[in-house]
Amino acid sequence: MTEQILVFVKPHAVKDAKAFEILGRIESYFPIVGVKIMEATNLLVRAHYSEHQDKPFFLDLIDQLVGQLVVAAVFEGPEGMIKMIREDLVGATNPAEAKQGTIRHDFGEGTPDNAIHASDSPESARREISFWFGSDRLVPYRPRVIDHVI
Ligand code: 3AN
Repeated sequence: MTEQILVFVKPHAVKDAKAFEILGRIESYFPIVGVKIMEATNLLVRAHYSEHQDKPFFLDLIDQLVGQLVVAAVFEGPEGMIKMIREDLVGATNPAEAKQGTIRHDFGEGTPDNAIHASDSPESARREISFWFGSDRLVPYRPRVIDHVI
């Protein structure tokens, strides 16, 4: 069984030219099977964060994204990948509480500007990939094997 995860680099980190440095940290562990730079639309962002619509920070969260550039990506890997990415690479929601060496510790500025979104379960990932990538074709996953040098 493999898992996929949807991540997007948040606008403040894209503006700071950190998008591919951030994605590169994940790519050094798992293959990337889709990536795009795009403007986040109101509809997409509201659908993506619909579970937070009653939270006091919802409007801040939406405002920070709508009309801004984000870099969205999908990674694929073995079962357990999502947990590993969120716990070991992404870090706690609040950058001030994120462990040293995690993406949110190193690139986050606060909430909601915490550098990256990463799906929290295979079910969320499926839902979020359908929002962000729609019918775009993802590249088929192949386990990474470097067996020769050209
Ligand atoms: P995570 O992204 O770590 O799964 P969630 O799902 O609890 O965290 O929160 C979704 C997003 O909402 C976070 N990435 C963050 O940008 C924002 N957020 C969470 N808590 C707050 C808060 N107290 N104030 C402002 N924004 C917040």
